[in-house]
Amino acid sequence: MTRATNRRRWLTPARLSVGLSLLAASCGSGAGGTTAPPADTSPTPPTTGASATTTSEEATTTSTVAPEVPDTDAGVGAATVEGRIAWSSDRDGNREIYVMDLVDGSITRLTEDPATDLYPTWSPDGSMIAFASERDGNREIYVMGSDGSNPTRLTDHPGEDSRPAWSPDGEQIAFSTQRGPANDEIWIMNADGSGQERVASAPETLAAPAWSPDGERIAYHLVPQFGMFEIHAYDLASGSSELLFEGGAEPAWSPDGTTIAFTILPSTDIGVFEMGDERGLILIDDPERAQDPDWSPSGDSFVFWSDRDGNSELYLSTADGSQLTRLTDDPGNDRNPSWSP
Ligand SMILES: [Ca+2]
Ligand SMILES: [Ca+2]
Ligand SMILES: [Ca+2]
Repeated sequence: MTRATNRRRWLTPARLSVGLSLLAASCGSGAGGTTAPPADTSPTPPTTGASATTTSEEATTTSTVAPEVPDTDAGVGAATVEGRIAWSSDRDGNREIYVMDLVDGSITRLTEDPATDLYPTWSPDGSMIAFASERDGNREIYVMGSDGSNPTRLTDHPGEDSRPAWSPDGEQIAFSTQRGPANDEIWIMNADGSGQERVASAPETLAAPAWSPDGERIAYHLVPQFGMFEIHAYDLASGSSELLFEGGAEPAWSPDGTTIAFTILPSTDIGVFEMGDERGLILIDDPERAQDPDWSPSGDSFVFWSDRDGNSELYLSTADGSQLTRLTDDPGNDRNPSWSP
């Protein structure tokens, strides 16, 4: 594993004064929580004293500013984007998978199970959604039709299996799993659950795999014993991993494969870096936590979640972070967005 020692993290602190289309009067400014690790990272990152276990996705915000919000989920309004967003929310009492149509703002719940369901991700043809669920006693990977039909379990292991990510050809799924001696590793399997094999392991915890658009690499984050989260990429041909960036987690490849958006840690903002560039750019300098970006198919927008309005909501942003649109408006925590093909 190559480890550069001279990597810098930021090109410039980007625009604080993002142009908020729906949110101009509604941004809370509570306690920062700037050292919080990703709420959905598992297992507990060692970088802070916070207890960021897998149950922390139910964490609540510390903001005391009452958001000014419309009465219903906003939909996209004036935005020009199309497609659907899958995400997880505990708005109905426990975490479930939902899909929003970006054209009309309609919301459909895809799962209905007392257990936690989270981390939905679209198959490349849009017909299927893979997700993680604890419905069978511990966290496993499942797939279902994009209408919620026929949920099928793909993994069956006492360790926690989570964060699925499809290969671009739709034939395989990468995931993180607690099958190492003590830590999460990155594994892949065929889309029917067969052929499960380890691809990346380390003494540290590895999580949040993301398959590159050319199918040749899998990016993921590494949780170091001390210091900053790192983004690495495993090369499937060579079987080796390369350090891409220090200070980030939850990588999301742009559709053209030239950049990776990510969660900046420990500040929990949204950043981006170009492949081969050791410096990054802040896209969303959020007053609260902002995490887990995912690009639109065209690459001109991305979706992420933030606590800026008092609880976790989903937001769309233009690729440069300059224009935001809030997608959800619900007291529940809305997280893990995935943009449909
Ligand atoms: Ca559930
Ligand atoms: Ca499992
Ligand atoms: Ca919410």
